[in-house]
Amino acid sequence: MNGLTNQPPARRLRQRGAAVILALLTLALVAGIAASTLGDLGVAMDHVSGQHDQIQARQFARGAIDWARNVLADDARNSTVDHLGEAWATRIPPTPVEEGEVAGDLKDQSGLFNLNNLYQNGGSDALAMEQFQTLLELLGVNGSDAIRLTNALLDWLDSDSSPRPKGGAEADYYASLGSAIRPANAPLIAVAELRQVRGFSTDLVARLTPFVTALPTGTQINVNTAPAEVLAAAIPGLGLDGARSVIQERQRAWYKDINDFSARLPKKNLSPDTSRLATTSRYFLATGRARFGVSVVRMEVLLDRKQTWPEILWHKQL
Ligand SMILES: [Ca+2]
Ligand SMILES: [Ca+2]
Repeated sequence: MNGLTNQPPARRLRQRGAAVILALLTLALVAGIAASTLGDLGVAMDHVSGQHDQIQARQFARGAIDWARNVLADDARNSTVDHLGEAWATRIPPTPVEEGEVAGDLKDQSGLFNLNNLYQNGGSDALAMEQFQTLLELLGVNGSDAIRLTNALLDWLDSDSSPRPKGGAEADYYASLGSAIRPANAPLIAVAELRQVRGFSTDLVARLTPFVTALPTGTQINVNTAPAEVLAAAIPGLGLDGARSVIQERQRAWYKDINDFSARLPKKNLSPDTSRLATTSRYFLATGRARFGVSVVRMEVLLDRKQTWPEILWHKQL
């Protein structure tokens, strides 16, 4: 650690963050192997042999979970905003470790458009619908298709089985195609589910994926981490150029709260619904990739930092 003491504090912090996250990922990837032993013993035999290894891997899994929570809990204790200059945002490039290499990152999900915001508390949300249609149009979808896609997704999310006009689709629609697909009639668990929804082609889902997420509660958008497309969609009248100015401005100085954000908007006459915006984040996706010998493991963990100590909502091995 002595070699780090001559560096500026921000850089030291980032390096310490990187070290912590690297340790986290090393453990998380072992956790991935443990998960595979539970899910598929046949495949697991390639990775782990013997009951003793399995028990040890489960212990690593618990360790990995603790590490992931530590990075974000440490941040929650030491800062009142969340932005991309913080330690948790440091990406770990492929790094040699014992018998292999490891890489990964923590991605803020609160800076993305939450698809489940479209339908909250038993009703469709007019502002979220407008935001989603704007996002689709920014990604090259025409206005009437954007409306049809929004209605198809709303029918997928809402609890009833009566299709909305203009592109809606419920069970009868999917059955009429001879498809076994049925709407979830519930919040999305993952963005990939979109591929089953009427009108959402593989290509469109790929274009949307960098900008959207599927979270279990309605969420605000963190203006300190949102990409330009999401900012432009979130704030009517801002536009993509305005959104890029917002990003330049936050790189100069992070928005410390929503009043600070509103005061520094690049255009006059914008009146965003500030109850939908935030300068903090609650949900994070931890992604890790590692090679041990000839085995490659990739895993994702969704974390909810409602309280200082983040809860695991799900984890999966890819
Ligand atoms: Ca923070
Ligand atoms: Ca429905």
